[in-house]
Amino acid sequence: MKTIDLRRDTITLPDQSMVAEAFKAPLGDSVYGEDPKQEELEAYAAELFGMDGSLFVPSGTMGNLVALLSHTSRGDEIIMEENAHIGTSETGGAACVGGLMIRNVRGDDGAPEPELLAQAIRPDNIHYPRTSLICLESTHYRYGGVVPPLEKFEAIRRIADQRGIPVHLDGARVFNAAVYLQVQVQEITRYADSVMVSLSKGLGAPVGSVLAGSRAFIERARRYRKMLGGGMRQTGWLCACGLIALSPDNTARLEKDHDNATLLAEGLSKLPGVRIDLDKTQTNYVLATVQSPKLDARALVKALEDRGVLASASDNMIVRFVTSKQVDRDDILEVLAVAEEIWNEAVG
Ligand code: TLP
Repeated sequence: MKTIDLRRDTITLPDQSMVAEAFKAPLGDSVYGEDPKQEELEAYAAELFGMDGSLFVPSGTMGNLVALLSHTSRGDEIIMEENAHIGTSETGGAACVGGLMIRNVRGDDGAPEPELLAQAIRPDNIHYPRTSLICLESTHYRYGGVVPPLEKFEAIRRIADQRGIPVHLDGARVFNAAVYLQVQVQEITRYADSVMVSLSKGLGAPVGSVLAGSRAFIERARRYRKMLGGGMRQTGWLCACGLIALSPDNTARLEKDHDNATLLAEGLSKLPGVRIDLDKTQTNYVLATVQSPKLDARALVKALEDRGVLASASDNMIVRFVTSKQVDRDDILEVLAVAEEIWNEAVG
């Protein structure tokens, strides 16, 4: 039985071009700046994101943590939207490693509401922690890949500039956001002082992320990357994959994942008892609320799995599907047929 895997976009495998390029890459000791492909990737990514420099790091989690450490001092407070990945899903690294406190601000579309954010910034007072960083996320992971509007990023940037606070963007899927907004990625990264971008999710590289920022930021970040164990020596094979991941053709390909997510969302929303906010199906995620008395989210995930379709249930009501290059349009049509079959058996 063929498996159609819609659990995550982190399952993507390097394609033939990546494998061929990877093993041709020359290698050197990257800690001493001697790995040619890592140097090339870091220079290319910096230019792409409109920053002075960038660093290749093993994961998005490490990239975000290095950014937090580089922008802040122990005892500082950092502000982010209440369901931001940095706060909810990075193992408390901000507190444990950085000695930082997190101040959460609500934001329905994934970015903190600017007025609430302005109120959350601490005044200069000996009793208060220093607010030293604002974190943004696009696309927003927990809200199902939604893209906060750029007008909001602009308003937040204005506040940050008035108060002299840097902005870090968790742009794990910033190319999905750029494809959705139909803008160059720099139109998003220009609102941030630093950005982390994952190479190993929808872009398909096997490992790694890049962290970009100003010259002074990168100097500090390079030390923290080394401290956290991110000095990886002969990285050329991985960085060759990273360069292909960031190529214009590959980033543009994400549109197919979005089209497949839309096709899936439209099809599933026709099933009785399934509710999907099609306006929020903006990129490669589909969040389906299952409200049938005969079938809850976990039962649906199990029934799909029995028929070779993998998805995830975050609770009893919501099933999450994530499209990636591991699935094509025919796979989505197959999933819709399977879902209808399950529905007819269980509900109809
Ligand atoms: N998210 C993972 C899990 O941590 C849940 C996933 O399966 O997608 N920022 C955002 C917005 C992310 O979604 C993730 C990964 C990260 C950072 C961390 O990246 P990695 O997994 O490379 O450490």
